[in-house]
Amino acid sequence: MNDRKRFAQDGFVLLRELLDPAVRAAGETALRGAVADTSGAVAFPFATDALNDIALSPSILAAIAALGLPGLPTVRASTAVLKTGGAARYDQPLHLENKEYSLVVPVDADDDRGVVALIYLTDAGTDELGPTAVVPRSATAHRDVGSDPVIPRPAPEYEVEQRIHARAGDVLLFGFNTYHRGTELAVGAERLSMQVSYSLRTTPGSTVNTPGSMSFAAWTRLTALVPRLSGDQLTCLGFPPPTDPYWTPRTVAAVEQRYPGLRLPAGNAHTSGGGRPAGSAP
Ligand SMILES: O=C(O)CCC(=O)C(=O)O
Repeated sequence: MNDRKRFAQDGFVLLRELLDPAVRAAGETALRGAVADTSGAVAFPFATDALNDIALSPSILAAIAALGLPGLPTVRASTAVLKTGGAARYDQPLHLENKEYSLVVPVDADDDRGVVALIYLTDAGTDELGPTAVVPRSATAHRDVGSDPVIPRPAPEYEVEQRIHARAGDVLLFGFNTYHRGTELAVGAERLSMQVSYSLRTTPGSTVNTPGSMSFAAWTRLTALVPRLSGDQLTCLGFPPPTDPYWTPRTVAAVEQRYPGLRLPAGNAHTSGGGRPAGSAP
């Protein structure tokens, strides 16, 4: 069964070795530095580009595109976390991630407007390393995803959950209507990972991608990040895609002014407004 069919059937798919080894290693080093090698977490936009590059990774975006879901992947939230067994409690109840996407609730289980990437920077290949547990969609078909964001124990779903024994560089993609949870680590065991929530926006216009509580430091990081990104990555951040009528000579110039150093590629793929597209090949 291919990844697309598996995702449609189960609500999740594990992609082996999706991250380039050098990119993964740079991410691990950056996360260790960010949390001073102790258990803790940092959030997007990250202070180090090695982590931003993973949240906006072309290979992850391509893998999401290959699932054939409607909409453009757009980063909503991302954290990078170093877990150390014994430092905190990591055993979670089964839950959905959709609170990261919306103030309201999904319409039903077929409401496919969000995909989560669990990116393993180090191995989670044994139960001691706190693998993610996921429940195939067929086992939760009776659940109302709107009113049951968490499944308290005990429940039959815990008997059929699958522990995903991932290796460093693997990426687990699951839908925002797929029940999953973090599991406990053995004392002293360590797992480094990232979780990225992508909404699948069906309206191409720019989104307010950043939470209202974003700090000045985070805005500064975002402003520094934008000029580094490719067209696809800008779209993933929430920019209108290259062919959107939003782009006119005036908006291109003003957006470049807003982000010092940004040079949106010239071109003429979008002609209706006489503008040049952002993010198209130069
Ligand atoms: O880290 C994991 O394996 C899953 C974590 C998770 O689902 C969460 O923190 O909401």
